[in-house]
Amino acid sequence: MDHPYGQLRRDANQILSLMDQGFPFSLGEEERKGIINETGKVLHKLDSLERNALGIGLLGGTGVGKSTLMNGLAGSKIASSSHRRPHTDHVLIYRHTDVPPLPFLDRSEVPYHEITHNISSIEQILLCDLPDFDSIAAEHRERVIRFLEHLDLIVWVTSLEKYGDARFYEFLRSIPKSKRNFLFVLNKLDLLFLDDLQQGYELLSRTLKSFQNHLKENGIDEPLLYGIAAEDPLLTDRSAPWNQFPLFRQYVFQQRDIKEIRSIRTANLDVELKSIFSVLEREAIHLRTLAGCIESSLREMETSKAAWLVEAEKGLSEWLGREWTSLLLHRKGSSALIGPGQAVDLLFGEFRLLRKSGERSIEASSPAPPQSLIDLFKTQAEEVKDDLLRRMLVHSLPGPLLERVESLLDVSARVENLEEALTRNLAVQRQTLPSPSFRGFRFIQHSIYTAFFLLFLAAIGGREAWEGILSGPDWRTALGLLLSWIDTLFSGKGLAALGTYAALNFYFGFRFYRSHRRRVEKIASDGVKQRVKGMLETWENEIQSVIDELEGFRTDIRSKISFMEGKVSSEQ
Ligand SMILES: Nc1nc2c(ncn2[C@@H]2O[C@H](COP(=O)(O)OP(=O)(O)O)[C@@H](O)[C@H]2O)c(=O)[nH]1
Ligand SMILES: [Mg+2]
Repeated sequence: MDHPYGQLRRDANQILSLMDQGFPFSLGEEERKGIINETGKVLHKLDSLERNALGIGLLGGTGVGKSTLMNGLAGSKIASSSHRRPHTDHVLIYRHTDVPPLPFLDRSEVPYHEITHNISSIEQILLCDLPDFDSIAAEHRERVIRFLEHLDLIVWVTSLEKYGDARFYEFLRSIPKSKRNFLFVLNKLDLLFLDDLQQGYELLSRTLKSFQNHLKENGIDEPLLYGIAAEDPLLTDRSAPWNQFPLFRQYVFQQRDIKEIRSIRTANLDVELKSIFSVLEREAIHLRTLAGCIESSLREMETSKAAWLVEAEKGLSEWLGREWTSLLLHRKGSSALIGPGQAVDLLFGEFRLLRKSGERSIEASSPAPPQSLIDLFKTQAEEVKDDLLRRMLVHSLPGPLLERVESLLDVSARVENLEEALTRNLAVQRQTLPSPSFRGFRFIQHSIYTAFFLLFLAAIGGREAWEGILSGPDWRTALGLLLSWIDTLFSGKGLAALGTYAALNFYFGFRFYRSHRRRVEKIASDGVKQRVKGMLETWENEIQSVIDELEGFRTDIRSKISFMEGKVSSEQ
């Protein structure tokens, strides 16, 4: 049911919709605009062509089945007995609402009555039910003849009962036959098959021959003749084998198509659309090449992906480990270090701050991933892009197509996405910072520092004072010990002891400081394995989205390619 106008319109609309989606990618904006313009013109011209539907006139006596025949052509009921002629000499015109009335019609010349419908199968066909012979008075004859002049096809309808009617042939003789656009239909042949099929066929053959003879006698030597039963409820597909209605219908639609093709040719529309299609054909070739490039790039990506993720995992783990260590180390009010260790920590902390002055303070920082990590992702994403662009360049694909791919793979947007996602992820993780208890560690520090202190006290008490205390512990020996401490403290020996004590404290403070760091690093790195998973997933998703994007793009262009290629080859 795809008639030439419909096909042309569909093609033009499809071209416009391709343009809407940015095709052809290989053309610049100006050239694309040009095509849109051309296609618009084609559609516009088509509009005016469509005002010129195939005009069919049906001539016949009352009750031969003209209305039934029209319904059969339309495939649904457009004509009914309720469509009474206002006057018996009126023409009834069945017209689709989208098609304008016949341009030549002058009501004062040929009185007519229009019935509009919206049955699309016969949109481009104007069915004109002419006044019955029985009622065409001699003075109207001229008008009807003039009306027929404008029609593309004239269908002479008669029926089994009426094909002998002299008025039919009399009228036939009076019509000029120069245009050879006559067609004869003998209706109600089902009445021949009421009894026996064999006998029916014999009757049919005789009847047709007889009708043909009548026509010959009236100057029609080789009539285009169809013997039908218009009322067969299964008109088109499963009608009786002798029923030529399907052939008749096919002929009528062919005439419509021929007229459409002719007017398309006259208006040069086919050539215009063809030149557009040849642009699309080139595009199709480019897109096919591009699809191949994408295919190879995707394969390449699949193999590189594992290595990328390993790199990513390494980078992420390092970052997270650092981030966690520093978070655990610098969490306020929960230092595991006491005394000298704490002092060493403060000392080194100050050093670090001095060295890195100007850098973010850890507590207040927003945990953005480090530049090196971002750069790593950027390198990976750009590797995909570069790989594809390099393949495209090798095949000398046009510049606009390269730009299209580049903007499709928008690397910087993906980098931003990832950066944001990682930052968010870390922020969430920070809320669930573990609080390791360093109670044992603190206890050891307490014990050691206390022991040192006691040792120090013991050392500076002096042998005599201690012996005094041990032999008789009373207030005098205690006072003796105190005096001995003070005495020693201000002597050279005492100073040496104090120095040793301080050095030991510092040494162990440093050891604890180091050991604390190692413990924290261990806790951090133990947690990292688990925590890095989510981030790695984000990373992988972002890479997967490049793959998906490319795959979607490839599928999309594949579907367009078949349209573009299909068109050109079918046009040739
Ligand atoms: N048996 C038979 N009757 C038909 C056939 N076609 C039409 N008729 C009948 O003939 C009568 C006239 O049909 P209609 O289409 O109104 O004829 P019109 O006056 O030429 O428009 C109606 O009663 C139809 O049912 C047919 O193929 N076979
Ligand atoms: Mg009728």
